[in-house]
Amino acid sequence: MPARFELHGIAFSGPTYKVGLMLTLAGEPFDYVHVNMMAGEHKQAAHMARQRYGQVPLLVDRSNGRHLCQSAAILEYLADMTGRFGGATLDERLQAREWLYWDFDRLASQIYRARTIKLGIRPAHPEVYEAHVAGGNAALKVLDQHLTGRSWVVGESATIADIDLYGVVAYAGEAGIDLAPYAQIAPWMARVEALPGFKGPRDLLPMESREAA
Ligand SMILES: N[C@@H](CCC(=O)N[C@@H](CS)C(=O)NCC(=O)O)C(=O)O
Repeated sequence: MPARFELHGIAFSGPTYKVGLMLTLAGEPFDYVHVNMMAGEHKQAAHMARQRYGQVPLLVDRSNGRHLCQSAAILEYLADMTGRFGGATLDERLQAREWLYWDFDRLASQIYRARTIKLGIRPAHPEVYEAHVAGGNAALKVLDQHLTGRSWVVGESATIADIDLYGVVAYAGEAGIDLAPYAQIAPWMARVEALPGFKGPRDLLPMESREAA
């Protein structure tokens, strides 16, 4: 039987990794479809018919034909569908959602952009890069302070907030941002990495399409 979920993305994409990480931690096998962004596949009609923003990731739920965009919205959907990582209470769910919004406002926007500049994917002036690094550090400080005395971002167990934020912080090194000043972040990352089914970005997303095992 084909896998329920089909994830479209590209291996270097942090938002695609977040969705893949959620699927693997939830124990959901998924078919992976490599989108050749270098060839502009993400802007072609076939992709845009299902991903209105012309981006990756795109998640297809074959059980009901839904096409889902925006990694944070996809994480919420998967939490609903799988009953995993959604938070133990309504308050936890709402707090997790706050962190998802905060992430793309303050953390991902800085770390992902610093990374694309550092890797030469999107060249920019050094002062633009430094501004993203400064913004990323400011956000990491907020996260680090929040994690003081806590194991998880929300509640007493891992939620989509941890998965979402991990899927950004994991790229800090490639962005040229040192995590050493943030005492709480390394132990929190180790807790995420110890979750059953965890895979890092390089192990999770191949450079070519792959059917679920
Ligand atoms: N907020 C979106 C961001 C997705 C995003 O920026 N994807 C990049 C690849 S990492 C992309 O598709 N870029 C091409 C474009 O925006 O045209 C999400 O979380 O899904």
